[in-house]
Amino acid sequence: MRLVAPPARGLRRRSARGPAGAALALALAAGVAACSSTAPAGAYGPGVMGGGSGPGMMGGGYGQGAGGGGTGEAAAGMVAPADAARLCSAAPTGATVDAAGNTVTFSAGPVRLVVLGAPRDGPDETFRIAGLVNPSIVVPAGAKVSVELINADAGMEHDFLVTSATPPFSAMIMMSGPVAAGAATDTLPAATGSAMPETATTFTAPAPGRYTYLCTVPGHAAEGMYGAFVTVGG
Ligand SMILES: [Cu+2]
Repeated sequence: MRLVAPPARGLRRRSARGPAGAALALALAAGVAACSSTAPAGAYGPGVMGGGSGPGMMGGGYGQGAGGGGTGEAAAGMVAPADAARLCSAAPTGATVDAAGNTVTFSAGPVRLVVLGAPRDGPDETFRIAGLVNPSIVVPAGAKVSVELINADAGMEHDFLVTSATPPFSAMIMMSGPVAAGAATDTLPAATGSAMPETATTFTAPAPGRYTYLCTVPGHAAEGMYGAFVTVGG
């Protein structure tokens, strides 16, 4: 994971995309059109992170390989846009989705989250979880938390980190590391073609408190790519 990157890249605006990028973005937007904040939740059953969840999940075959290299970008697999749309609009197993309160609450572990990075039908530089934009995530302290990140953005790399830092965020450099080992994903390259890069990580929810999940790509958290990560009990 890269915590410090050339500012110019992170600050690049969507309007800087060329015609090819715009066309690709439109194609991807069509694929994720069902993944809106008003989409019905709960249409997808258990086993989101497990086997049998459809093509492309954790399937490997992505050239850069998992684990991160010198580039700071890595994907464990690729996901078709239609699958990403279904996954990111579904209520996670065992979770209560409060759309009005923009909160996803897990009363018990394990916690399994599918996180979509910046789908085109949503606000720029936001996460989509359980059909909500940047929802607060509430989990039991000590719970095992699995996060699957899918980058739906054809124009930008994204990642996912849970940190003790709180807003507002600097546009330049994110200084805080993860709250627990594994509470950060590799940085995913932008979506290309008809597939979206995907990676996953697992960590133990930290002591009761209020934390933040965010994207560490410079400028993104400052533009709103973050949400509350709250641990309770324990
Ligand atoms: Cu980002």
